[in-house]
Amino acid sequence: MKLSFRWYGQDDKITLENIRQIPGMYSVVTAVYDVPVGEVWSRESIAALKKQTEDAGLAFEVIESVPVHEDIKLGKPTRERYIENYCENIRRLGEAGVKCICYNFMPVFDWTRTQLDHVLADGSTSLVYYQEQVDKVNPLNSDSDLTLPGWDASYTRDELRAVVAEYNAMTADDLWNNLQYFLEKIIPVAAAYDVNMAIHEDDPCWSIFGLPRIITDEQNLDKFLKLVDDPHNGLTLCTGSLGCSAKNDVVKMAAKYAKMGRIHFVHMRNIKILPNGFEERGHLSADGSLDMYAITKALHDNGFDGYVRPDHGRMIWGETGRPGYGLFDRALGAAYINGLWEAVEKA
Ligand code: DNO
Repeated sequence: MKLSFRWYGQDDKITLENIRQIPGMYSVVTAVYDVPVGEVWSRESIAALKKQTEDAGLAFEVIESVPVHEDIKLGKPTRERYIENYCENIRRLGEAGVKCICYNFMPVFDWTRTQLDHVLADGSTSLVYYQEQVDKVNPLNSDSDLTLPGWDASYTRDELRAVVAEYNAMTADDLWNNLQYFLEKIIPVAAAYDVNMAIHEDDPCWSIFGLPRIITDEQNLDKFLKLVDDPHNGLTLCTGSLGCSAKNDVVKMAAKYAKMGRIHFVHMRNIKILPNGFEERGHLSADGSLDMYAITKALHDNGFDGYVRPDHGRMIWGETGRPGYGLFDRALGAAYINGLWEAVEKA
């Protein structure tokens, strides 16, 4: 297990020094953030990022994300250019020593929550998803002010309407076909540069706002891995994304896909499943619905040796900042992951 931590670059309040001081920390998880989705990252920006992280004593081995342009997901003729750009990014990152690239294939909206500062019983705040709130919001309404950190803020309301309309004309099968087309082009490049591609599950793992979502459960992950049956075509096992549906047996999935050598990256966090949705909680098993010990053991016992990062944290001790991405609770998560790993290793 190689412990890693997401860093949003120069603008992140959390410094590389902060990250370096977390026990056991090995690599940053970062990206070039100032390039529009679909364009090629400059070699200079990649080299600067690498130098900065390595100078701070951390490895530069995991990128999250190289985002996938909507034209690729929509299967438009213009996808050719964006896929070629994507391949070029894989080549450049591979040359810079990157070993793992996390990405997702969710139409338009990345991770979605309905409230970012829900107060938990202990006074900390966390991100939550309540179905009745989702039913009330329509991100396409001009009077809706819902924007989330995961969403691409570059869309105007009209552009958003237009792209959603394009997806509405598409079936889940169309999305699968477009994913396969994309993988068939990028995986040979990833293999040539020995970069592991690690798709992130849809979060939450069901369809929202009427848009198709396909990276959601065991059956679909099986199907995904077979689209291009190459170890470089793998997963980011996100415990919280899969775990927010009680139908997903995350322990079983961790064991199964680790054994297949197809998990390259793990996002560790706990959630509490509620009748009307879910709440993000502390990483501890006792705080939520997931057995974090059993998940860690399943990974360990099946030979997992990829990257792990603590995922979203609550806001604690008065910290403010990017929802889910403060320092304190994620650092507690990292310490907990270290403890679980040491325990399963020595048992
Ligand atoms: C949320 C993250 C996601 C993830 C992307 C991967 O906190 O886990 O935004 O980075 O879905 O492309």
